[in-house]
Amino acid sequence: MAKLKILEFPDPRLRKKAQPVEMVDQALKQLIDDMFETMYDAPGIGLAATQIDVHRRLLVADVSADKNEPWVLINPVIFEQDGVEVTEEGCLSVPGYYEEVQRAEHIRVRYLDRDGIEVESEFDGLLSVCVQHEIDHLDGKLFVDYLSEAKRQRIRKRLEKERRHRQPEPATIF
Ligand code: GNR
Ligand code: NI
Repeated sequence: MAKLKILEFPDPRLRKKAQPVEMVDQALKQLIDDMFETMYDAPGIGLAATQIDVHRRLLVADVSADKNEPWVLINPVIFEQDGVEVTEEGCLSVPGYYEEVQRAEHIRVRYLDRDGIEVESEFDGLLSVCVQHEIDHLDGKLFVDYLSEAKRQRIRKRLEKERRHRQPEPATIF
């Protein structure tokens, strides 16, 4: 098992569009395990492969209180949605910021499960919001994209400033 580094806004790698997973093999299962370890450790309720710099259409989630309801969605496609729901969202790639985002209330999703079996599931509540948030990541989209340009720039500037203090650039030799 390994804990992976999570990319942070405004890292341009978070803007890459993930490509479909072609094979559900042992290497992918290892990656899934590492993503769960990373997500639970963070802690977060979801994690998209994009956030760990793997540009494949894969996400994990667990919104349960006891952290014992793991979901794995490979190549997810939302094929039905209805209703409207506003939730205060956060993101491990935008640490410390929480803003209201409007999304579909119910979604139906077709995807491959951990065993590579094609299944359909219906999601609502927080899990629906989380799955939509993660699929956005796979398309290079972040929750801050739903905010005003001014708000997004303010968050970006504050995160950049904070990061400069956290990990100063290595001093230039010569
Ligand atoms: O941990 C997370 N919490 C959360 C809360 C409201 C809406 C979405 C989320 S997902 C987030 C983890 C994350 O960044 N996943 O990409
Ligand atoms: Ni996120």
